[in-house]
Amino acid sequence: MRHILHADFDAFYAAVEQLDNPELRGKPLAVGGSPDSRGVVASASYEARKYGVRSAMPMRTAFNICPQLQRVSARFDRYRDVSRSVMEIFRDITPLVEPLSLDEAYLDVTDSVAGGQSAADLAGGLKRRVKQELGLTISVGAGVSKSVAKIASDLEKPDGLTVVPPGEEVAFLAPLPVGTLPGVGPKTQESLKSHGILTIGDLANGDDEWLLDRFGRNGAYIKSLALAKDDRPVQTHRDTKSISSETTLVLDTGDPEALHELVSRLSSDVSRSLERRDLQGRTVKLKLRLSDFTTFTRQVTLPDVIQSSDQIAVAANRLMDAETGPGRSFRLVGVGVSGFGAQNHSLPTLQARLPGI
Ligand code: DCP
Ligand code: MG
Ligand code: MG
Repeated sequence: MRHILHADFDAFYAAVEQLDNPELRGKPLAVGGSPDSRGVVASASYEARKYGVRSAMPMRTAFNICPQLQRVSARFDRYRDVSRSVMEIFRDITPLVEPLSLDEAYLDVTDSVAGGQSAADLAGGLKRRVKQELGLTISVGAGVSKSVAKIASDLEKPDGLTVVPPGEEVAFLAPLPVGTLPGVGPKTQESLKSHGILTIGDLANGDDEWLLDRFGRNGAYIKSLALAKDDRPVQTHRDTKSISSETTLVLDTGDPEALHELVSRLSSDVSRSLERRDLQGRTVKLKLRLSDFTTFTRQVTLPDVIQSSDQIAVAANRLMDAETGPGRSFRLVGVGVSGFGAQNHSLPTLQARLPGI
């Protein structure tokens, strides 16, 4: 049996801004773009959430529903630094840390629990350390699987701590709205609702055939999550060999302009994934499938690590240009970045800490 913690900062960007600027503390605050330039809320303080201000909301709407709202622009470098610090604290507890984004991670604490520590004490200790060393609050969930730990961490936000004891996960999940499950978005939720499935418990008892028919393989997957069946391991950065994104085209194309556009879009997907994981790579790979299903890859290794969408797109489009030509059309295009190697900061961090352990 595994023991997993999921930790996530409360109102991450907004909390960092309130930490750095005492005048913003205790006030409704939104971090994001200006309403004049059609900006969007990235993060809302809990004071702002009382008025209904939420992430991804247009900033103009946010000001309409909360006129006394304070707004500041995002400072990504600062958030990245805080993220690195918190991941180091996590790695002090276990080397098995899987960052999901700058503000959250899974920790596999199976060994510590086997050694006699309780998941609740580990989670509480983590929260105290983060508060003491960084001045910020995290919410932590503990359970025997990733999805249970993640759902638990969200339940008592902000400053939450929810432990789901082994064996109680099905009962824990049953009363929660089905949309709480990772992988159940608004559309799926709507469709499930029309079939009378409102809670995770309803889904756990759902008709297999209907679910399969309606949602394909994802139907079986979300039902297994509802039954608390989730044996995905915590994967550290060192297990991440590459990040990629690919698309099968509705119509095969050889048009250089359309292919450029597609490669650029895929590059920006990959860039976002890299940013979320704080990774940079040196190798850019292009995956291509021709109309006759022949599949091949082309790759280039650059002198320096890259992460930005533009840098990836330039390299990938150069590879693409070498493959386009009369009579050649493509049915699948993929872009990937690998070669994280020593640039992956988690590795040196871990090694630096080993002698002291
Ligand atoms: N973020 C963003 N745009 C979104 C959602 C999030 O830019 N649509 C950024 C800002 C958030 C950070 O990612 O601060 C972390 O996302 P979370 O979903 O964890 O949200 P918060 O940490 O802000 O709030 P909480 O976790 O307390 O709900
Ligand atoms: Mg958060
Ligand atoms: Mg988060």
